[in-house]
Amino acid sequence: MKVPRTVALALVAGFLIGCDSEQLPANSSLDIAPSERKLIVDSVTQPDGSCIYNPESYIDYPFVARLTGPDGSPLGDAALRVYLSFAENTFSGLSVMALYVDRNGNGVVDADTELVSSADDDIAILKTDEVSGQKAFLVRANTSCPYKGEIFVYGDGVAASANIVIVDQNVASEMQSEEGQ
Ligand SMILES: [Ca+2]
Repeated sequence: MKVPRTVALALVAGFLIGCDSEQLPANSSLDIAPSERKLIVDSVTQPDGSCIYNPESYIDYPFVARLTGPDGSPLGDAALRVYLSFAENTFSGLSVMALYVDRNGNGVVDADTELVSSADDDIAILKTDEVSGQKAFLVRANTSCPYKGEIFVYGDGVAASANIVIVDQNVASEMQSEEGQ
């Protein structure tokens, strides 16, 4: 029997969609390493005490998300969504965080081609590596003013988060002297 071409294509499409199911095994787990990046900065303030924002002052931090099945084995080719708390596509105010995917594999941010959190971007969906179940990504964090930002990653039934903490050195030394008392 000859299958009409359109039907064959529809079957292929249906098969592909079926394969793209994002359902993970029950009791899968997701973690992000490291859970926190902390940097002490010397922020510049105006006479009224407000911090002066400098877009050219930043640091790039790599993070690795790792997805494992109930038996601890890596889960590859699974979709993870990555939210930054203060990126252009997640926050209405000043976006002090930006998400990059190292597409050319050189380990660093190539700002023109690797940004995935601009105002026009949908939320970033990253696929875990087929073998390792891991996915690395880069977060560019502005370092001119203190803040605490969150990186929240989730997939089907799993979620994990990490923080970036930028602390002003005056606050940091106050905290240290309080701890020492
Ligand atoms: Ca790169």
